[in-house]
Order: sequence, then C-alpha cells, then structure tokens
Amino acid sequence: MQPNGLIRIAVQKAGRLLEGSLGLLRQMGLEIETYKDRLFAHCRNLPVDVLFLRDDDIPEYVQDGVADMGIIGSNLLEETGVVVDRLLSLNFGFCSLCLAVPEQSRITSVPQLNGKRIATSYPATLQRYLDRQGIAAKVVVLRGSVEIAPALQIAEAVCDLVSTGSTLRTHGLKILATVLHSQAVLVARQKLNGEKRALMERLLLRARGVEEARKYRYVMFNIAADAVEAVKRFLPGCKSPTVVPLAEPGYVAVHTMLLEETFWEVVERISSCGGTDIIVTPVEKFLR
Ligand code: PRT
Ligand code: ZN
Repeated sequence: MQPNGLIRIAVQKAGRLLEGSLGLLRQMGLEIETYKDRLFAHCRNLPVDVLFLRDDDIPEYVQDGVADMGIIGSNLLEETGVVVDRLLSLNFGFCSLCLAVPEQSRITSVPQLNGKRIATSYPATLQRYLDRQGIAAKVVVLRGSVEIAPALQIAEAVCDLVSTGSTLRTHGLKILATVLHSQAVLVARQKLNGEKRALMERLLLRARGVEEARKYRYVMFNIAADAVEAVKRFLPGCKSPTVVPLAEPGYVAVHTMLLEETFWEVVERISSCGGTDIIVTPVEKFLR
C-alpha cells in the first residue's frame, strides 16, 4: 500500500506532539486508519494521507513537497529556517528555549556569557540570539542530553527547551534568559495550487474552527426576565446573547458564548445578578 491521497499531512511519529496532532486531525473530521508502526495512514473520508515522521524531518519534507502540510513545533521552523507557509498556531506543545547555568555559577546575566561555551541542539537560533545581544560565546552542538553538559565540563551554560522546568531543576540548573517561545503550528508547502490548494484551504478552515472553539465555553442559565438587561451588559455572546422565555412566566433562559479566560469572573457576576441553573459546555467547533 502507498500514500495515494491528494494531500499528505506530516505529523510526529512518537513524542510530545503526537497526541495533540492526532487529536486535532480527528476534530477536523478526518477519519484516520491508524496502523501501529506504519509510516502513513489513509484517511477514510477525505483524500488525505497522514505521514508519521521524526519531527526534525517534517520542516524540510514540507518545504520540498514530500508532504503538503505538517504539524511541528515553531522552534524547529525557527531553527531550520525552512520556507513554508505558517498557517495556524495550535495551542499545544508549549515550551521555551532557555539559556541556563548551574545554580552555583558566577554567571548571573546574559552578557557574562561572553567568551563562555554554551551547549545546545539549537545552534542557529542560539547564534542569532547571541549576535543580537552582541555576545561572542562558543556554541557547542549536542544532539541530546544537553542538560548534563555543565556537569561534564563541556560547557558553562546550556540552551535547551523547557516546559515544566523539572529537567533543569533535576540537573541543578537555573534559567538565565528565554531565547524563544514555541508551540505547535500547522504549516503548508508554499505555492500549493489547483485541487491541492482547494483541499488545503478546506482543511485550514476546519482547523481554525477547532482552534476558535477551544477558546470558548457555551453557557446557559435561567434568570428573572427583568434582570436580563443587567446581565446583558457583561455578556458578549457572538452578536448578543440568546434570550428565550421559560414555561414559567417572568423567567427566561439565556444562552451565550464566553471566552475561557474570562469565564469564572462572568459566571460569578451572572450568579450575583440572580442567574441560576448555570450549565457550561465545551464548544466543539466554532466557525465565525
Ligand atoms: O525526533 P523525534 O520525533 O523522534 O522526537 P524528539 O525527541 O525530537 O521530540 P520531542 O517529542 O521531545 O519534542 C517534539 C517537540 O515538542 C519539540 O520540537 C518542541 O516543539 C515540543 N516540546 C514541548 C518539547 C518540550 N515541550 C520539552 N520539554 N520538546 C522537548 N522537551 C524536552 C527538553 O528538550 C528537555 O529535555 O523536555 C525536557 C524539558 O522538559 P521539562 O518539562 O522538564 O522542562
Ligand atoms: Zn526530534
């Protein structure tokens, strides 16, 4: 069996981005046949193949047209400098590329890295950062286990990805500065045209719908009809909230969309205006 879809989407084969990537594709309505240990999977309901690759290979494969679209960390886009269309930030795979030194190090600021050695798997990104800061340090390239470089006396500092910070703590390292913030992004090959472009745009519309929905909650509650004007003032809704009469005279149900980040604050205000029976549900898709 070979990939024979119109569009090939590359995702990480195993690792931190796999779950988020497959979750997104499924929410976009792609029915993916997953075969364990396969390099690709067909999609049952659209002419799409999903390629499972090492994340490091994805940027160039998309640039060179081996794949038409891909999901990767923006850290890799920055490091490889590939020329692809960055379509959408995906709100998972968050991490930062950080400079760190041993806790007892005499280095306490970035300028003190002048003349020192810094171990990293991200030499291009680090070098650009050092150039911007006017620092002449030696970049030592390591493919993995960067955090042990100071203990092995290979370098005085490291520049590595951090998410929870526990790896740095375990190795007695502290953060000096953040070089880059990263998250998973959806990319596409430049200059896709014809049928491929049309399908890519359909897929992008779906991905946007999924991403937009994640920011919102759908909220419903009951309230006395004469209190509606008061709550409407702090309920954004899409255009405005939906207000429907209840069977019990004098009461209405209000339905609205709330941004996840303002959600608790608004729910407290609804409650203080006399809103009861507040129901909150996730939004699966949201197309504006
Ligand atoms: O190459 P292959 O596909 O086989 O896997 P990989 O080992 O290169 O990939 P993986 O799964 O480790 O990382 C894939 C992508 O996930 C990266 O390119 C980033 O975009 C993103 N990501 C998010 C991370 C992290 N968080 C992360 N914490 N990538 C790596 N790490 C490592 C970091 O290098 C360090 O060793 O995790 C450790 C630090 O984690 P904390 O939580 O202890 O701070
Ligand atoms: Zn990798």
